[in-house]
Amino acid sequence: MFTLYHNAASSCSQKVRWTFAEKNLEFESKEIDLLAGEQHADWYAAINPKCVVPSLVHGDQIVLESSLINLYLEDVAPGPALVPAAPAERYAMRKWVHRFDQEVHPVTPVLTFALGPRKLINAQPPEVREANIANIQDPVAREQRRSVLDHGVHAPQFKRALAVFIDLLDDMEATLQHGGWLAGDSISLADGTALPYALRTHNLGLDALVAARPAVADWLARMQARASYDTAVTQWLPAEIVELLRANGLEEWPTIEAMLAEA
Ligand SMILES: N[C@@H](CCC(=O)N[C@@H](CS)C(=O)NCC(=O)O)C(=O)O
Repeated sequence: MFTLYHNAASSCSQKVRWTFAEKNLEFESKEIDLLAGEQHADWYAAINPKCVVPSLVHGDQIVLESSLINLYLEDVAPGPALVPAAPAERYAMRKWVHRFDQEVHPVTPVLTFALGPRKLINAQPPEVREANIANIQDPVAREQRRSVLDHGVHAPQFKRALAVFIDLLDDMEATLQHGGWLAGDSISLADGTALPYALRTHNLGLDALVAARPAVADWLARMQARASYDTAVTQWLPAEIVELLRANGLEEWPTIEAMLAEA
């Protein structure tokens, strides 16, 4: 039996739920309310000392880090292989996953908190907002969060985060030019890892970035047509929440468009 501690909107949780869905595996769900700061509760820190989601518990084994959870599932569970067999494709898959973990994920909160939930968080009682910021363990991430909540798209970190996403989408477009998947002819963990970040552009009102890249748009439509999309994403994230966050992002789109024109 698998127990997954996760959050509906979290990108790292989405990519693990996608792997569960593609492998037709079930898990016992324990949702963590990130906006309320539940990830910092002592009982959760005992499972995941970094106080982030997701965390997987499988018997006596605790498995942390979303990409390692995905590989763990590949190791322990039967079902369709999500790691390619050929070394070149396996390397391509690992390279994408590494890029998402090292470059894309760290800047994702900048885009997210400058746009989607910023108004909701800034409307929280100041002591709740401050406690949640102060609890972020990594000092760089902590200052970054404060800065984007205070300054939104005008925070100094915003342009760089946007540039990381633009580079990513350009490289995905080049890779997907002839159809197929990110790491060869078969769907793999590279695609499942990319999905939440591509969706995040939509959920933050940045759809124009994907629409301008037809091969990425086609890949995203193919990902969304799979049964795993409903199981891993839409069943967890209510459409009205997505629309609320998206509306906040869309308000800033003219400013972002002007930034892109200047770059
Ligand atoms: N490297 C970790 C990153 C996990 C992570 O950043 N999770 C975010 C949600 S996507 C989180 O729990 N944030 C809580 C917070 O920032 O307080 C992984 O891949 O599992």
